[in-house]
Amino acid sequence: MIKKSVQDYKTINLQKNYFDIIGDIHGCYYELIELVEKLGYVKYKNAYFHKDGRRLISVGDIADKGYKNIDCYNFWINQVNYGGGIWVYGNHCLKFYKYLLGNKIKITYNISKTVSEYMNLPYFERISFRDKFIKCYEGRSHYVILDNGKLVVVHACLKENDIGKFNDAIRTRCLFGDVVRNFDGNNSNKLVDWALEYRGEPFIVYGHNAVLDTKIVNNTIDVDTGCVYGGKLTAFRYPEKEIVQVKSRRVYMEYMNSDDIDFANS
Ligand SMILES: [Mn+2]
Repeated sequence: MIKKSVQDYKTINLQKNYFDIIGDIHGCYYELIELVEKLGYVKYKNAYFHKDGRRLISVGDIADKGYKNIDCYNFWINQVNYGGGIWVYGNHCLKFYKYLLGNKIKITYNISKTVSEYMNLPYFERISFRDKFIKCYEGRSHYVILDNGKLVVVHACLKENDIGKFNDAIRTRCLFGDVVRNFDGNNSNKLVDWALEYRGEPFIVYGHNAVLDTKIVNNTIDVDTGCVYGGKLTAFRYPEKEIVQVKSRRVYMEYMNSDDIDFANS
């Protein structure tokens, strides 16, 4: 069982509301650093800072699938602890959290690279990383409401009526999207494109579902552009609504969904 130490959602009101919201990273550390520097952030001690007081936000799914998973987690733990960064839960982050708590999880191919990187850390470093991760994770939340309700960041999905609320169904949507069972007989679940039906006023930035390129749909934008599949790592600048991207350095994992998108040639 997961302890009830995780947060539902947070409302964060800051004086300056300038954000760079980064899509699913999945262990693409080099692309992450390249993107952060391209956005104008400079490293000072443990974290990255922007001269205009901008803040970095992760939509979650920081690790798994790529090859520098622990580095990516360390980046965000430091960014949250020292650099005013914000991180919302992704389904992959949750699985690793459960693993670190000692819960029985299925070590699938996706998470196996993160687990082996973790197990290969020197003993003291591993203990210290585990404690840092758990503490940081438990202080994060499933979604955040920013800029006096004008901006929402979530990993996978948040419907208009979910904003400012929380329950099990909303939790599932935040982490996994609007999933319906696929009755075509192929036993897989189907993701509903919830953004097409979104009519809310708050602008929602999310990831989880890899797309070839970003597009604003009804006050929402999906910023997961499949970096780990050879696509791009995307940042959405708020309030400018500009896109900044870096190209993936290689195909770290083959994209195997049925829609067969060619990320490497995007
Ligand atoms: Mn995800």
